Amino acid sequence: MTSACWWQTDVIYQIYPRSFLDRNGDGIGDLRGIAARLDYLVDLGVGAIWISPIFASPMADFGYDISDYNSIDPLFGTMADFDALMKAAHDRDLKVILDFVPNHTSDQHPWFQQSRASRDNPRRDWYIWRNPAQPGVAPNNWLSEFGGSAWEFDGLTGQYYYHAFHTRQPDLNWRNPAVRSAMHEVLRFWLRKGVDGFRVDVIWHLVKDDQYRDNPINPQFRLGDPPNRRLVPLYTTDRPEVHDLIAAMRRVIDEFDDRVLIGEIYLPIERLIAYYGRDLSGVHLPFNFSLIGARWQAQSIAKLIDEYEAALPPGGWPNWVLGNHDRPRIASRVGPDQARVAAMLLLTLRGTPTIYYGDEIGMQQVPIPPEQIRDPLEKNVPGRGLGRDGARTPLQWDGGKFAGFATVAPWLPVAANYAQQNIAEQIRNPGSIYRLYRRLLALRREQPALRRGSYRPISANGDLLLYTREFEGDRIFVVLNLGSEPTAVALPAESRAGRLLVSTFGDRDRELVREIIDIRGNEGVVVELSKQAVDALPD
Ligand code: ISL
Ligand code: CA
Repeated sequence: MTSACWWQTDVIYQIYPRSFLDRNGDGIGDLRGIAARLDYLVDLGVGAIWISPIFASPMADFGYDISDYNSIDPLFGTMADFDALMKAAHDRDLKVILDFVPNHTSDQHPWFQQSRASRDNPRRDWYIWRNPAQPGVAPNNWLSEFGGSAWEFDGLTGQYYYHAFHTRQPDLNWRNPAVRSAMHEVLRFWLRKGVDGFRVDVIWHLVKDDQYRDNPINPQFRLGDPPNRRLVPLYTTDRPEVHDLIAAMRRVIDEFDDRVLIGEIYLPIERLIAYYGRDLSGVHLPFNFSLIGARWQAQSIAKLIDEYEAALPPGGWPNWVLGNHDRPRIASRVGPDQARVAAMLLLTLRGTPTIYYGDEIGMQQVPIPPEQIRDPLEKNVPGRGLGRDGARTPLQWDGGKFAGFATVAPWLPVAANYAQQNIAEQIRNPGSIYRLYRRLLALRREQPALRRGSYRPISANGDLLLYTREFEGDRIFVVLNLGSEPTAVALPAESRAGRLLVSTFGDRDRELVREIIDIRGNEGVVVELSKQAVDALPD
């Protein structure tokens, strides 16, 4: 690879807009809030922001239910605010990635309003309508991710419509060419405005079996699993026809220079990599969520990295995600000490990393009192730990009231410990996780080996995960201690010395290493390797 694209070398930062910063005093984050803190993001060192949906929406699923794809929801601001945000971001060399939600619309979208009006409405076939199997019985056994049948009966016309998620999120019929071209026009609308790309919501759901066959029973289903896991989603997701739909979307993206298409895909690695498409005609980056579900254990992680690296198609660029607005916070999954090790892993692996807002200060799951639950998933399928509100709480900017996020009570509670754990405090504190994130992001920009170098596994023994990254003779050695016991590590073969570039504790900068490195419990270090002996190293 001689030159690399921005989406290969930059780090992406996910903003959940409701929770980033409120600027107009309604307790909900907005576009002006984002614009006000672009310098914070530049200083942190990320190169792109992905903003979860900001389009007109009744907010049944907090913006993932869109009623007008070409307008900004007033809750977030105006189109002028959006244009100003774009300009301010580009002035700072920050890319802007929007969230494209093509699988379903809101039930309030005019298309659906028309579609449901009568069986012969020209938009009827824009959604998925079926007759009852028999009176009062859904067309087949397909289940919604938000609980219950995926079919909702509409009395007016006596048919059911399909919704993979909320009843208020009817699925579009992507087999209909008019739907495809309308959605392509949506992409062009924002591309012309200069957006740098899209993260495409549930892209593997886009097309369903044309014979509407029943999904098979899942023998692995366990009590307490999300209820839709009762069935294997064989006929509802990951259908072979999806790849042509994605290739067509990609061609729209390619009408414009230098844009990126990212797919949200929860599939095992062997299925995931198909979304690069034949001859890389699919998405540039099929989101790799394997770390989100991983057991936090050196061998398991080494294995999933190896499997992923081995499965990538020629020219397919890797990517890594540690957290998002649908999954429990990394700091709660692995604990605050290992959250630092996780940060080092995320930012030293080969491929584009995505950072979820707030993870840079180690934000944890916030317990949500029952009366404050907002998530439709938790409301529909209560008490199974599926609720997503705890990972969507207001960003803790400072120790002031409501953590500096808003001047009134925010839409979700602020973490109880915000007075100690907040951005302002962590900027001041050299030992903070924020400072570690910033250092690692700077290191990625300084070191081509981290940005673009090859990945080579060294070993995974006990709690230690070791690998190198290499580019044109530069070698970087990464040592991650996933346990709490101190240990020592020998430098890999062909290197006699090294210089420590960063420790997760933030206190060993530029330390020289002779053959053996002492590693503390829960410590990770990045070492620049040298073929020369330690005495020959420059200061
Ligand atoms: O099926 C899953 C994992 O196997 C689910 O996690 C689910 O498909 C995933 O969370 C989809 O998420 C996206 O689409 C939803 C929306 O509620 C989420 O916030 C969004 O990220 C519907 O638009
Ligand atoms: Ca607001």
